[in-house]
Amino acid sequence: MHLNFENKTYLIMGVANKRSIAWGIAQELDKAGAKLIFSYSKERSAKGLVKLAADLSDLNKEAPMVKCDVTSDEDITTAVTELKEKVGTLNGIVHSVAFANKDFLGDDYSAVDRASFAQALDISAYSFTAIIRAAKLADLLAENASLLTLTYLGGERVIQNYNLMGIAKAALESSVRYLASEYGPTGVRVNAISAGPIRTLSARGVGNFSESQKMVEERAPLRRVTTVEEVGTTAVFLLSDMASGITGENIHVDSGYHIIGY
Ligand code: NAP
Ligand code: 1JT
Repeated sequence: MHLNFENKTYLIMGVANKRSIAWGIAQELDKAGAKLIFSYSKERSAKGLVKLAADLSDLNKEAPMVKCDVTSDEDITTAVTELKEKVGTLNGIVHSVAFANKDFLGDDYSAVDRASFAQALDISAYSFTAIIRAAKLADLLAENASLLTLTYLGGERVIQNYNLMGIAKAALESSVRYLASEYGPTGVRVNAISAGPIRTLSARGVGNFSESQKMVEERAPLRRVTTVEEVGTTAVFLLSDMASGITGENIHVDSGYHIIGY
């Protein structure tokens, strides 16, 4: 079996700019010959997306785009309806969406307030389940569709400052397993990639982010930080039929950092 993306279409959620992990995945999927459709939440991201897409292959230069602020049930319903009209079926979804009040990515985790907790879990964890359910109910998912989300080691271990996002990622990672179990009998696969720290818009201005990259350079088996290209190529694998036996999995693309215990 080979990587074959002919006539395969993937929804990419979460391109904010050229540094976004979702954009790295989109570029690799484009190279592999897949057809892409993007969703955005802010109009600013939409404008940037049109410019970014212009650099893709002829197949995706004018890739369709749908608005989907994942905090809105209405947006999710409208997006799924539009996707149905524009592409008919999806062979996969890349969910690369997260948000948390930065006041709670530092200091003591226990300082978190109810509203910030709910918001982080809503956008960063519940949204994956919500979009998948909506897509499935609308009969948008192809047989053997592959669904993918992005997570971070802070969901499994205590990583200084990741705090509230760590709790949200733990919920997301658990959702991956329950969704994989529920949808597996229909052939649909659900997986996560746990990426090492990458300097993106989200990472910018976050407490000790640079320190976390330095730790990776000093301690990870590969002694270097993870690149978006590396996340992109692993995503291509998981989204392809080459990964047909993998579901409910969390693959670490982090230079091996997660195996180190010292
Ligand atoms: P990014 O470029 O800032 O992407 C985050 C995306 O989330 C943005 O496109 C943003 O869109 C979207 N988003 C936020 N709120 C949303 C909402 N209500 N509805 C729809 N979209 C929303 O940062 P990134 O680092 O690539 O993050 C992508 C994923 O990778 C996240 O799940 C993150 O936790 C994960 N991850 C990142 C790292 C890292 O070190 N960078 C490591 C491991 C995992 P708008 O700007 O349009 O709102
Ligand atoms: C969000 C932010 C989600 C930053 C994120 C994120 N997922 C990964 N990062 C980068 C990161 C952040 C910290 C870290 C290591 C990596 C910002 C707010 C929106 C949601 O600590 C070691 C804190």
